[in-house]
Amino acid sequence: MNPTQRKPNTLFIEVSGAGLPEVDGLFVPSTAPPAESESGTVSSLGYWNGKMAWDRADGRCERSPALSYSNSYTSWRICRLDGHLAYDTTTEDDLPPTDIEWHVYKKGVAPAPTVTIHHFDPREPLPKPNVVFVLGGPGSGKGTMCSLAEAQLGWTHLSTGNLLRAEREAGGPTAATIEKYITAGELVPNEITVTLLKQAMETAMRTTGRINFLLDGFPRSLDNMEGWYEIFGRDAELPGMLHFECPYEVLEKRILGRAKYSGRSDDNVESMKLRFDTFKAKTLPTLELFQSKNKVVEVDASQGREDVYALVKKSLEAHTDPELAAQPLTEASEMQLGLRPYPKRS
Ligand code: UP5
Ligand code: MG
Repeated sequence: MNPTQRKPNTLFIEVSGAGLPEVDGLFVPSTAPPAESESGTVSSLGYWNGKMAWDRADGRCERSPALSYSNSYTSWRICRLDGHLAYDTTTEDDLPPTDIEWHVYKKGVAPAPTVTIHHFDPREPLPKPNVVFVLGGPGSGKGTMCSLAEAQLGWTHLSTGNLLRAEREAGGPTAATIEKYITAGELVPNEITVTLLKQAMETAMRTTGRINFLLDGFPRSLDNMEGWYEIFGRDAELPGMLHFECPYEVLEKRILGRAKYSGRSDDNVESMKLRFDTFKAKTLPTLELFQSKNKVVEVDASQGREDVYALVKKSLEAHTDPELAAQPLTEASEMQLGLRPYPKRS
């Protein structure tokens, strides 16, 4: 690849757990000038031997870059402050590995460190996420369309329902409360839901660097909206909303169709009715609030999947990477759209 076509290195690396100020610390994209290495590879700014490279954020290391790849040894290497080798690991990975134990160059000096990759400078607050709320009755297709937008358009799909179910499965202190509310088709207390949402958004931003979010099934009540304000502030601009509109008979048919394989404790006639009642009583007032502020894009979700997806894609267009938007559908997306059969389960 022509080095001038490379994307700038914007990743930050944290080395921790070695217990040595000599090596533990934050590493920022290298500013070492382009140079020809011993193996003859010419590097561009932020790169060394063809792979991204980093300097110590405190600038104290005698060597730049201080965390880089060696072609001669086919290994990633972390320097000490005096410029000598502290840790290495033999691999051809494009980034320093985060899931292996690094080799300690001088045994007995310190334990192997943990390497963490940050997509945003961890010394700065996270950037503001770009959020679209997705509301609609049970079975209106929120999950299906958001997961398509994630796979095809690079948006991050967070379903508060899925987050709550995962938390229930993890069996923590709130698991029993969550199960009680979900089976009754009622809304789980605000602080549980909003805390999970905040954590999931932060983790997603730090680990993927993506800031476009589709929040599936949130805010389901004015109370949820209060929780949102508490976390994101009252002054922040109100996110836009997609509303999936669909008649009850269609919703019921879809949920009962899905009940055969979903394993969800609320996919049955009784819970379905209670979920719909909750939607009308609690979620509609939230929707009306957003409608009164001209924040809602109405989507006729009773149409076929392809038509619904086309509307969703169009409404997200302004914030979608055009390269991703132009990509052909993956096989999994074609299955979700009903254009290709799911493989038979044995
Ligand atoms: N399908 C989808 N689109 C279709 C189309 N256009 N044509 C034909 N079929 C279509 O879709 C449902 C089914 O329909 C699927 O089989 C799909 O293939 C097909 P899906 O995409 O799953 O619909 P979705 O709207 O996501 O339905 P879901 O049942 O997930 O909606 P709910 O809003 O009821 O469920 P959720 O998981 O969001 O919440 C569950 C419970 O968690 C709530 O009842 C509540 O107790 C609790 N909760 C909270 O307390 N607070 C929260 O903030 C969130 C959840
Ligand atoms: Mg869903």
